[in-house]
Parts: sequence; structure tokens; C-alpha cells
Amino acid sequence: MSNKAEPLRSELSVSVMCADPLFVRTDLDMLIHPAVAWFHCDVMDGHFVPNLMLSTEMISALKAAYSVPLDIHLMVEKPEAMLSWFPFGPGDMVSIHYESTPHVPRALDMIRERGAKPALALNPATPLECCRELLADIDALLLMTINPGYAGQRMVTNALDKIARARAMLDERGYNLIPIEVDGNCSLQNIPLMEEAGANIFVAGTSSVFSAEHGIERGLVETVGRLRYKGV
Ligand code: S6P
Ligand code: MG
Repeated sequence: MSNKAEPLRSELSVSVMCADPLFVRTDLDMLIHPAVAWFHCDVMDGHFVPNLMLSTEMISALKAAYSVPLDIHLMVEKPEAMLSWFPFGPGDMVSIHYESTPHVPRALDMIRERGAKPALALNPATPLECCRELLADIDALLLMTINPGYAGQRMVTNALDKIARARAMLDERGYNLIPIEVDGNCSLQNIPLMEEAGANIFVAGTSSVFSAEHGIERGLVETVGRLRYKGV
């Protein structure tokens, strides 16, 4: 069955690091919505990317407080050594970067063994060809549409073309049910273009629900309004 004939449902993954650090709970409570399928938890180690982000304590607190599945995005070197620190399980998704370890299949297996969905993340300059050998091991493909490390950046120039080529590669190989997640500058303007190119999960950060232009509630309505295949 072709993905074009029956598109996957479009979903939002709300970027927790973009919430007001002093009012995370207040912000996230406003984002409980059927289209918000995930809470996107960025983990940065100061080595793989030049920043430090969400602690294991923070992610454990989110897991305890909400039933929204976690979408843990590990931007760390050798993620396989840290997986046991995080409180994920069935229903959650965990992405590791292709560039972060020579043991990508082992790390993906470790995620699946705990009942979670393993996802592979690619930096903008990483060619799609690298994941051809790994398609049977992943439940989602995460394409960085900015250079990882910070919120508030502009979409890189090859993003839409890469999404379209990734969708074609997945469909051609029979992986039409593997969703493509896009992370970075998923703005009200870019979401329809990304969706048209073949993206299914959109990380919602400062370009959309947390935009300073409008409050979170208005931002959520506007962002959900941009999704064509929301099924809600
Ligand atoms: C960046 C991180 C992302 C950001 C998100 C921010 O390294 O992986 O998840 O939090 O992209 O969204 P925006 O709309 O500010 O680009
Ligand atoms: Mg991220």
C-alpha cells in the first residue's frame, strides 16, 4: 500500500526545552491536546552538541506527571552507555543519532528490548544512505532540519528535499508505515511544506506553540490548524 494513498497521521511532539523553565508544568498543561502525541525531551551532553539540556530527573518527573508518551531525543556521544539512566518504556520513543556511536544497531536494540520505539536521528549533513542498512531496526526516522544544539534557528536549505527523498526511500523499500519526524524550525509556514514533502511528526518549539508572537493556547490552535492529516 502506498503512503501517498493513505498518509500517516500527522502528530505534534512538543519540545519541553522550549517551555518557560520556571513554569514548565503550567506551559505543558496548556498543551494537552489530541494532536500532541509526544513530549519531545532533548538531551544534550555538551560534547555531541555544544549545550546541556534536560536532566534525567526532569524526564523522570515528566514521566510521572503525564500520560503523554515521551519522545526522548538523545544528542549525546555513545548513547548506549546512558540508556539505563532514562525512564522510558512501552509507548515511548527514543532517538539516537547515527553520528553518535559506532554501535547504532546495539543502541537501537537496547531501546526495543525495553518495549520502546527506537528511532534513528540524522544531522543535516548526514546522507540518507547511511540508514539503508538499519530500516528494519527502527520505528521512526528523525531528520534534523536545523543543526542540533539550540532552539530558535532557521530551517537548513536541504531540509524539504531531504524529507522527500527519505519518504521515497522508505516507501520504495516497503517501510511506508515508518513515520518521519522533523526537528527544527517547524513553524506555521514550514509545517505544511514539511508535511507535503512527507513528514509526519513535527517537533513544536519556539517556531510554533512557544512563539513569542502569541500565547501558548493560541499557538497550539494555529499549529494544529496547519496539519492536514491530523485525524483528530
Ligand atoms: C535542537 C533540539 C530541538 C529544539 C526544537 C526547537 O537541538 O533537538 O528539539 O528543541 O527544534 O524548536 P524551534 O521551533 O525553536 O526550532
Ligand atoms: Mg530535538
